[in-house]
Amino acid sequence: MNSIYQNIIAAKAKNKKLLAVLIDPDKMILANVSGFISKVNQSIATHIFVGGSDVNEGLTETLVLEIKKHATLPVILFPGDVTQITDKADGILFLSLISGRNPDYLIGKHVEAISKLRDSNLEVISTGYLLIQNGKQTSVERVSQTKPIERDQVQQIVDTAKAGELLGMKLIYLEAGSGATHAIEPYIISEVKQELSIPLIVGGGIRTKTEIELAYKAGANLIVIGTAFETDETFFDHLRS
Ligand code: 1GP
Repeated sequence: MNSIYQNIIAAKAKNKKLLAVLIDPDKMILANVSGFISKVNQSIATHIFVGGSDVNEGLTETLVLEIKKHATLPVILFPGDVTQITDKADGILFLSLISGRNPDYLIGKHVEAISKLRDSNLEVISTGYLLIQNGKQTSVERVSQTKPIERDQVQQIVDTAKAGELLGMKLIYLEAGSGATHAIEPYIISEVKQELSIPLIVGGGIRTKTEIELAYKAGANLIVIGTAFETDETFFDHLRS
């Protein structure tokens, strides 16, 4: 059963917009999970993503187990590394960093991951991951040792996303990077959207309700927000009205 992906597809068909809260195991204190997730449960969020660039081995599984005790939403791994894979989550974005040219992040890490995925019940969702330049170096850039695509290289961004779709990827994720100075501009989202028939995820540097609305209007099907929730838990409340 591929329920997470089918639900994303169904939401896209109905033009229902989705919102993922990203929890970084490196930043979340276990004792705070219960309170945080109770806020998430009352919010308009539809998914919980768990992952980060620099996470100690074992931390993700402990965190996911704690989140699952309280969460009503699907918990999806958004792993920065193979060590973050745990079958205690519901699904995993199987990310290929197609904006870069580092073979480890295009296919190498995926081969390493198979021994963990083979016998797990995780729903594996193939995702083309594009890092877009946002004004400062991101953790993804540092860890993957790849260069983001420049923001003014719109055709390159569009062609890369389309190549991901034609390779059979199920989702495209436009990433400005956690804590990005500039979120992905709506016109970039819109240009990519026009070429894609698969759902589009957008994340990185989104901090206001207006930015969320603009990204949805431009064509994002699912928006990912980490930093804004980390720094202000009342951010959930501002999204209600
Ligand atoms: C990072 O896209 C996500 O991978 C979320 O970014 O932390 O800036 O919301 P923020």
